[in-house]
Amino acid sequence: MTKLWEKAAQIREDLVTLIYKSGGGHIGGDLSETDILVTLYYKYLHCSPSLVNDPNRDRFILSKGHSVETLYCILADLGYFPKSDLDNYSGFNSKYIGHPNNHVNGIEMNTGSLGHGLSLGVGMSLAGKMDKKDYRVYVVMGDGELAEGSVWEAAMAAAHYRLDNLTVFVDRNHLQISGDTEKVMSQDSLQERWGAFGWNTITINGNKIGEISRAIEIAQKNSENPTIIIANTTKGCGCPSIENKAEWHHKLPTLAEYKTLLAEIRAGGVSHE
Ligand SMILES: Cc1ncc(C[n+]2csc(CCOP(=O)(O)OP(=O)(O)O)c2C)c(N)n1
Ligand SMILES: [Mg+2]
Repeated sequence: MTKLWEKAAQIREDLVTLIYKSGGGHIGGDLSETDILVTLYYKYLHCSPSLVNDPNRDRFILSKGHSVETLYCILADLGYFPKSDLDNYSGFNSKYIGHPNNHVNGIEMNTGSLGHGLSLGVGMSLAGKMDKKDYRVYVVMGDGELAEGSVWEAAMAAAHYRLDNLTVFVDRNHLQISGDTEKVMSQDSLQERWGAFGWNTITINGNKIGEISRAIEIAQKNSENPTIIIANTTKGCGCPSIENKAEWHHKLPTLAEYKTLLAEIRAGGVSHE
């Protein structure tokens, strides 16, 4: 059986290739979130291509919708749609556009305008409680995204309704589109802020699959309040030539750079358990 860190490396290769070939994408944030999405999709999410309309399926929302390439590569790998569909990614008339939309099989909700995914997740979690369903809701947000005021309204509501079925990751890579998050809109300490809003807080290395797994399991056992996992990550993780560089938020690799990225991923093993 493929180990999860090997799967994460394969997904990194796939997404870098998708971005290089299509000429579009947000490579830095795709690579920082890869280990979180792989751990969720291949280990924890109760969902599959045959369950997309099952009312009891777990829900996943990629609130940092610009990093959709990782999600597309995972959904294709899991058989939600044929891999060849991505040949027309970002092409004229393609439904595989640069942000998630629910015309694509396996995608619950449209995102990309930052600051809305948590509210969607709160609504789905609350609906689950009202319907007495056991499904869980997972949301992944960016750290720059936390500058959106709507995030904090949703945070208040989630704690107020004691949504213990809601687990949220912040992809804490310390960069947003225009640079260091602490210079654009400072947010430390995230643990204290979310704790003050009434959330169960866990801080981990978000590029380590073992730590991600343990955090998810703590969240699943918690029956008090919603859980926020502050996942310290590296933007561009797995490709040292572009790590922690703000311009690689959405820069496109040249052929030579693409070859370097692939070689770095193949040499890597960044996601060891
Ligand atoms: C409401 C809104 N404002 C601005 C943007 C443009 N935008 C796209 S990505 C981005 C930065 C996001 O940074 P972060 O949330 O930290 O994502 P990551 O570092 O994981 O890529 C911005 C400002 C947007 N998509 N939505
Ligand atoms: Mg960021």
